[in-house]
Amino acid sequence: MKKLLLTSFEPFGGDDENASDAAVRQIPCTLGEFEIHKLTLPVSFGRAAKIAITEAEAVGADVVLSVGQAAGRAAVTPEAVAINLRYAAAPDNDGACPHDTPIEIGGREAYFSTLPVRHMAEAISAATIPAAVSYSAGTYVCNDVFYSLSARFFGTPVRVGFIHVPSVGTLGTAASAEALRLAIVSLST
Ligand code: PCA
Repeated sequence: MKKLLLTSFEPFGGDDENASDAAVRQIPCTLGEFEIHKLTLPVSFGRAAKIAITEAEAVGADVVLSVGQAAGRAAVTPEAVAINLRYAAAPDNDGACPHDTPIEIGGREAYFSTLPVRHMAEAISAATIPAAVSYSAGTYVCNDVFYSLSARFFGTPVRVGFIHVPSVGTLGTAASAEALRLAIVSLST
């Protein structure tokens, strides 16, 4: 079977739960053509990305799909692009609060997702769960992880993508988990 590393995040910003982690917990260990490896990441600039890259290499992942919570959004949003920029309105869980610094000095400005974002969004919408392609993963730790994974695996056969899910109060865990399931299954269709 192919291997898919599915990452989520620990809580941040004073919350006691992260919708991404709650949803990922509901995903089975095999799905479609994939053996699923799960990993919860710290909400920490740089550190989360390093942990994700190390695990993707150790697992020999064919696909790395990272999931985070976007509290202000009402839809599940596959992210089209990661940008080389850090800006935090509030400190991460290690106290870092970068203001307009690059993730990788001299790195590319941006990377496109190498997962089929529109196909994933359509597969989720078809099940009447709100979904849309997003063209900004923000400038916080989610974008950081997405950018660094994209940079590491650029030009390799390893495909990298990111999905933001709404907070639990906006879209329940069962719906977010079903959206992730549909997105992963859609990678084989
Ligand atoms: N969301 C944050 C970081 C962790 C998470 O779940 C973000 O959108 O950057």
